[in-house]
Amino acid sequence: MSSAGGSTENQTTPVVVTGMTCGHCVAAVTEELSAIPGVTDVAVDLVAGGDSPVTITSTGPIEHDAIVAAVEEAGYTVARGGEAPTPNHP
Ligand SMILES: [Cu+2]
Repeated sequence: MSSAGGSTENQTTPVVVTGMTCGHCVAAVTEELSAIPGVTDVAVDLVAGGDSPVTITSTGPIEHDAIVAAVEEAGYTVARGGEAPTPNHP
């Protein structure tokens, strides 16, 4: 209640997306992933033409299928990740 700070409920889910080559690709993937319920932030570390690490921040667990569907909706592919949520990082 009044205890400030501490850990939030936020959870991060790392995935790797292949096929992105430029900022437009990043924008498309970010937009689709951001549309998943609960997602509050999407951070893309673009590796043009390669495997780009993407970190999805959400208020709770996200279905891996939803991530795959969103990325494919944008026209790209999830290479791996998303199955095992990482513990909160300081
Ligand atoms: Cu592009």
